[in-house]
Amino acid sequence: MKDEIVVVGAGGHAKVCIEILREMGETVAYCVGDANALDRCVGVPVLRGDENLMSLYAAGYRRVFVAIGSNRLRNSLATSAIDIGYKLTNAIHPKAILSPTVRCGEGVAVMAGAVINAESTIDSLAIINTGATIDHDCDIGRAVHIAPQCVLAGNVKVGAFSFLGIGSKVIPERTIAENINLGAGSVVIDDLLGSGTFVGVPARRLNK
Ligand code: JB2
Repeated sequence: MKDEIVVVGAGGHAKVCIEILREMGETVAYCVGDANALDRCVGVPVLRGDENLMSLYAAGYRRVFVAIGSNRLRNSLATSAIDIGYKLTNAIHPKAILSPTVRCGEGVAVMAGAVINAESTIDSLAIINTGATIDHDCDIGRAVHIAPQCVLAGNVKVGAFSFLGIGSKVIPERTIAENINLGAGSVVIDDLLGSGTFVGVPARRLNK
């Protein structure tokens, strides 16, 4: 069995995640991108086509990190990798601050400067991007993306597949449902329920 990691994706998000994995002391052997992927991603050779996941598994690779920004695609590619037999690894930057009481799933990315406080839960495949802060007792769902510089106060819940745009803020004890897109710089002061796009200060539904 090989200990090196296979990264799925070979774009901007993969660049950041590969460098986090290197900071953690890991080695990334290959990226697997789509037909349009470039030959290399921050020095890592790129294979084109998801069929390569099968052949890399046959060659002894067992650890995968899915580095794709799209929440839905990240989830579906992770499911395919797990079905093959891979184990999802986490990419948590050494300069992120996670309370020892944080519970973290698998395939999670936490970028530099992020802070996650006491007894928060980060479900599998979530992205906590650069400099985002998540206070105590928050519950971040599967394949959520909290973009750079977001600020979540205590006891905030974010449902699966939701995306909180860059610099958005959420006051304490609010719930953001599944499949919500929140525009950059928005401020959430009410629960956001039902799927859809919300923007502004305070955040309001963009279209019914
Ligand atoms: O079906 C696929 C597939 N579709 C796209 N299978 C595999 N294995 N790879 C796929 N890709 C790959 O996703 C492409 O080959 C490409 O390498 C990557 C998309 O790259 P892009 O730079 O467009 O997006 P990203 O997902 O890496 O980054 C986005 O999300 C980040 C969180 C960007 O918006 C970034 O700016 C953002 N920071």
